Amino acid sequence: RVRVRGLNIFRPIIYGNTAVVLNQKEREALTTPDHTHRWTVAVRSAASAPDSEIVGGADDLSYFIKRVTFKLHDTYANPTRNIDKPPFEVSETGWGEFEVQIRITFIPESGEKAYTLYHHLKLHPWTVVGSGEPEQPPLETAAKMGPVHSWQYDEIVFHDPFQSFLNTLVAH
Ligand code: SLL
Repeated sequence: RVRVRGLNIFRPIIYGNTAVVLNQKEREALTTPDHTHRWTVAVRSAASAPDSEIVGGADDLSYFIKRVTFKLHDTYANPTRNIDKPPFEVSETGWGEFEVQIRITFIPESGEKAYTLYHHLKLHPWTVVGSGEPEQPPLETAAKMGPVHSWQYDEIVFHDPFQSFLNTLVAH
């Protein structure tokens, strides 16, 4: 297999989460009534859906991503979640924020090492620093404020890629 020396090729992604406050009915329906939020953490293409909402974009990353592993907080059952096809996401309910480890494994033909990211799962609304507002507003207030979004942009860079992998990447 031949490497294309001196070449960097990158693919833009977004990763992060959306969270909503559960209403009373939804909370009562859970086996874990202490859970206050429903959230989705995901890795998505940053390029595929320029005109759609961040969370609703088309997902076409499987041509180079084989698996995304989301490692949740140990308070969750089976905290290591392997997702082998798009959408590369995990939805759960919970009560607290924590760091999610996101490990992206590429297709074997790529010969690339896995890439690890960290995302702070955000449940509580963003507040203005120094505004005097409480950092964590009451749940009813948060519910009225609507979904919380916390997404970041990143570029996965492949350095000296194999010729065949480069072909795969540019064909999409
Ligand atoms: C905190 N360091 O104390 C964080 C931990 C853990 C979040 C947050 C649900 C777990 C479960 C859940 O929300 N865990 O009941 O399955 O804020």
